[in-house]
Amino acid sequence: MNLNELKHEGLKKWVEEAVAMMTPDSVEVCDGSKAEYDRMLKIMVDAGLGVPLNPEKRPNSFWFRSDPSDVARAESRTFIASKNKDDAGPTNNWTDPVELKDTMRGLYKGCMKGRTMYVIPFSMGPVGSDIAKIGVEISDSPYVVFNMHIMTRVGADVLKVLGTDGFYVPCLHSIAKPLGPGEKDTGWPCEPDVNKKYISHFPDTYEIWSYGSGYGGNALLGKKCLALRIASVLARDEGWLAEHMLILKLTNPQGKVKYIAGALPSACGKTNLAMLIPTLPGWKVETIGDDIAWMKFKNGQLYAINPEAGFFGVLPGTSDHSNKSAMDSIKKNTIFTNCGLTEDKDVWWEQIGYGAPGETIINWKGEKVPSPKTDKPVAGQEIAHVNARFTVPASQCPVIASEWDDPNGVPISAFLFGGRRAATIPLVNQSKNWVHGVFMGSITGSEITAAALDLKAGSIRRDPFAMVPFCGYHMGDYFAHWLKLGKKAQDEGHGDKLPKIFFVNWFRKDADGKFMWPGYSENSRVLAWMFDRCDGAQNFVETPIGNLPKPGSIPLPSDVSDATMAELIKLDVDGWKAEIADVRENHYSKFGSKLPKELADLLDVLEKDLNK
Ligand code: GTP
Ligand code: SPV
Ligand code: MN
Repeated sequence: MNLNELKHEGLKKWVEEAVAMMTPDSVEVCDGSKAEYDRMLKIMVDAGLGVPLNPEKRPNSFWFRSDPSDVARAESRTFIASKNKDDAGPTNNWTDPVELKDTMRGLYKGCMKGRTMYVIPFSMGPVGSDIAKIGVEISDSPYVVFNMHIMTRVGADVLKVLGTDGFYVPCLHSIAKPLGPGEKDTGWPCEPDVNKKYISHFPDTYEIWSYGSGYGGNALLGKKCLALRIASVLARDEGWLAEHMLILKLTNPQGKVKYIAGALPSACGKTNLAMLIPTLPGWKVETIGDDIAWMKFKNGQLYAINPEAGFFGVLPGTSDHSNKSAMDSIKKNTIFTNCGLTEDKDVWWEQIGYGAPGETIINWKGEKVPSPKTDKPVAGQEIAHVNARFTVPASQCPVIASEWDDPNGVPISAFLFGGRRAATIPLVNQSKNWVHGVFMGSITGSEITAAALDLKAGSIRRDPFAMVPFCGYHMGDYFAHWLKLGKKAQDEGHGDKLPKIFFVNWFRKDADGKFMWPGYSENSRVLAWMFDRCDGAQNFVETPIGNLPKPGSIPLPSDVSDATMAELIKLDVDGWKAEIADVRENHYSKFGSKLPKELADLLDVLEKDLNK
């Protein structure tokens, strides 16, 4: 398709302006076809940037390796450039939009010389769904084009829905300027100086400008940039929810179904939970989405769609034991980035379940090293980068729910919030009501993981609703938005249809630093408890922090003793007192007058109750 075929005047003008600024050698409007996908891969492979995998072991799959600067989201280079600084709030990097655009125009000037500009029309959500939105990404990276093919719905039908004057989010992306004289080719095209990468959002005009990175969350702009940072602003303005949540379908032994949406911070188990194979007999989990949920109230019932069309999942730790559904999903038609490449052209990563085959293996840095005999990670010598990822179509997941792409969405019965916490936070806890659930979501803390470049892994940060890296506006206003939607539903007489809110923690550790809860498939026991709780089962005890499981109400996995379970579901009064102090001093204090009073009050109530 060429530019003249674009029927949308605004879109055409925007593309023409980008062409004038970036001066590509040619321009292509993407059609989303299989032929286009194959052609983009061939360009990368011919340039020596990708390796086709063994067609017997991984048909139609490819291995890629990025520059070391380009392995994760760059949070310190991610900007929310609202007109008013106060609109970005204390959790975002704010910068002046006019200055930022000036700087970036300088970087974009002539950046596509010698390259092709791809114009990628995509839909987040089933094309034409009343919850879906359209974006158009301009990029000079074939890697971005084929990953967008997998992660979103790309093609001509999107342009048809867009019509001549429809709304779309313009997403500008370039990997880097062409190399200047004497500049070193790092192999992977990007700006290797992290401080020259920009992932910029202009919430007042719903625009995204990204420069210098080819990594997923920085470059596949439909995902975190559009579907969360810009969509959270659209959701605030239009009265819906755009959340960093998996969506799963849970069926009990009697065949009754509930849909649950869950927010866990990056690399804290969303993909695993969404694809879980229950150990609890008779229960079934099917996947709707593994990372993002867009939700709208219809007649008082909240409906959710997965705006994505694929999974961009963490490889290390993925095995037949931890996530067999993911392992089965990635047997073919998969893009692997930053894992190991074996002698027989297959892929390998730490905790895959077996040692690396052959004598040698190529690690994510491109070095040939002896094959590790076990899959245990060795810090600093990882074969796969800790944030190595797969990209795969959702349709390849063996436990994908048939309604995963229903344009109407699925009705949500429960929310689950959680984080990675070694102590204090119980295995599961139900909020007392909607406002208390928002309170619990707002104080979520989690140990930092490797999903972001510039944070120190291991220390705890407050990550309310798992949205701190992804909320495009002031998080005090975000909490207020959640409270407002709940109140509206109640005022309209739909309070009983509001999703029940739960808090989970799979990551408690004992004194020896070992996980106390086996997690993964065994998490089905917690899901079942939640399911029954939604139906009013008397399986709980009321406590100041919420409803905790009644002893005996969660059947024990074989490797969990009664004593361990008692520890996992007890109220740790001293731990919570420390938690309250930290929330008050280091977290809530940041939001100033934008912190909803209801939440500040609940913190006081909790403190009083714990002191009783
Ligand atoms: P993003 O894609 O970054 O948003 O991550 P995610 O939330 O989808 O996390 P994912 O499911 O990919 O899991 C990340 C890491 O957590 C992997 O190394 C998993 O093995 C590990 N993990 C997931 N679930 C559990 C669990 O129940 N227990 C333990 N101990 N680890 C888990
Ligand atoms: C995350 O970091 O939460 C991810 C991967 O899901 S990325 O697409 O890079 O955001
Ligand atoms: Mn994520």
